[in-house]
Amino acid sequence: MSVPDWRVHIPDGVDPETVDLGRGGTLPVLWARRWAAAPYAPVIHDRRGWTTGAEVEALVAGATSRLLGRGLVAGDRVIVSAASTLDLVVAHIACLRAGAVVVPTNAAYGRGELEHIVLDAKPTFAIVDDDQRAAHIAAADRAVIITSPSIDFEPSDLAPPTLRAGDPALIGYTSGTTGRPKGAVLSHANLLASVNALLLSWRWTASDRLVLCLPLFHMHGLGVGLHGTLAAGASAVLLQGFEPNAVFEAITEHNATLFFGVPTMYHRLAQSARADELTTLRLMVSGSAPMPAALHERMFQLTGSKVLERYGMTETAMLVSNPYDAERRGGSVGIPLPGVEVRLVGEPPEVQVRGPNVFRGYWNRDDANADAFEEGWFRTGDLGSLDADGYLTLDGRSKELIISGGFNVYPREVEDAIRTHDRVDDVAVAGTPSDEWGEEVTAYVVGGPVTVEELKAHVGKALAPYKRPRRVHLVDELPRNALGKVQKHRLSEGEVLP
Ligand code: MLC
Ligand code: AMP
Repeated sequence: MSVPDWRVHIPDGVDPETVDLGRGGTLPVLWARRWAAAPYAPVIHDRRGWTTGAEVEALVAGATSRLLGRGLVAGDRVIVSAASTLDLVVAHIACLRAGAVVVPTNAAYGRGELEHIVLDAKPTFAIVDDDQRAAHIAAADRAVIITSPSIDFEPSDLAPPTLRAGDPALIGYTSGTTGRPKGAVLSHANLLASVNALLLSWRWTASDRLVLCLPLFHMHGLGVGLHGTLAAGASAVLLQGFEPNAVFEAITEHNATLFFGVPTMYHRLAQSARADELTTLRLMVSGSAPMPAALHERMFQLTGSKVLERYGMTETAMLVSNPYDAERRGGSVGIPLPGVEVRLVGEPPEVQVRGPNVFRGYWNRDDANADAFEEGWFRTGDLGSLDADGYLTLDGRSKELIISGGFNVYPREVEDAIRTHDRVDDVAVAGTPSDEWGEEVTAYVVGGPVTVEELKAHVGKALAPYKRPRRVHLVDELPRNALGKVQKHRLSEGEVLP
């Protein structure tokens, strides 16, 4: 028997040799073509109702002209940080069309997190939907021109530049393996290649409708959910945040066919008495964190269909996916997507990848770029194994990272924030397994006494709420090796604080 490779993802009737992941040139050009071809088709639903292709095109053209009129030039970085609305979608597309490099930024970030991104990315514009975040950005750099997602500048008749596939399109901030967040620069070609691979592999067509409750400032909601919808000429119902009943209602009211979520969302959907309302969907996709095999099985019992798990990263967009037509295996992330090559290197084996979707490096970080690649392959920091059937299983991570509810938390950042508390002498932060969150941020504190609530409040002053420790253990000392490095696998539970 031959081991399945990326061809397993190609639908019957399509010759794998003809697959062109650069098809469409760039996403903004491809999207505009879709709206021109189907001007009356609904594209985005938000609180205001449905907006059609022709209407989106008119809004994007207007917003692009206003950005250009205010002085935006190709290559400018623009921070985009807002709740999911039509205005946000239009602003994002307009930035790309104007040649800007979008810096999607988590709307929960506080002052220090924003300051770091502003000082590093040096944006000329910021599009935010809240005064406090606007003030933090202004405090970090007075020169940044700040506007709301409706982009309240004067229109102009300036024409947008011609976009080239190799131009930078997006900078996604991520800590990669360690350290302060670095900006992963993705080109138009990177984003397009990943979306084209997904359209084929997930059979995504214009008749699909996605319930999109993932935030639009990370790869999952933005680079997969939104970009894929627009490229397929499909439609999406935007929800501001995740609430199971709102998901069920959106599915029924709008005849949705697709749902994408992180495992925490599936965990909560599976607990609802309404879980059988998911059965009308054509496809459910999970990613951003491991979906436990038991949850995969539970979803199958409840809905009669198997959630399709896939694996990706900010630096690479989507890499590996379970197949649409062949076996969707619980506990495995599947088979490399079209165009993606995967190799395993070292002991324990690290997943390394290359392909047209993989970024070329971090923004202004030659030091980090030297370590990020090996012989042209990107080192993911994930540990994995391939079975005889060609399915990849992720077995852990070599990078210091906690994934809680699909959000990445860097222990070092939380340790630094906790250490500034008066009664903390020393601290180590690690993830503890959790059915709901995947991993829970847990602090092991020397010193004290200090309660969970006190530490949460303290950390919350500096960092986004999802980075706050959910558990705190008071310990006498931290286990260290001869070099003084904390041995996280030896952290003992110590006294559990209320
Ligand atoms: C919210 N809270 C979290 C949290 N999300 N705590 C830990 N981890 C999280 N992920 C906090 C809230 O601030 C609140 O604190 C408390 O937990 C309970 O809130 P909730 O109402 O239950 O949470 P909710 O708002 O429902 O959020 C849960 C969630 C959300 C799962 C919907 O975390 C989410 O949208 N996750 C998706 C993340 C994502 O898009 N990842 C993609 C990254 S891209 P308090 O103290 O106020 O009670 C990527 C690449 C790839 O990884 O492959 O996709
Ligand atoms: P981010 O930096 O937010 O893009 O997160 C990327 C990381 O999320 C990857 O390196 C993996 O560790 C993890 N990840 C994404 N999808 C999956 C998945 N399906 N299973 C396990 N881990 C995943």
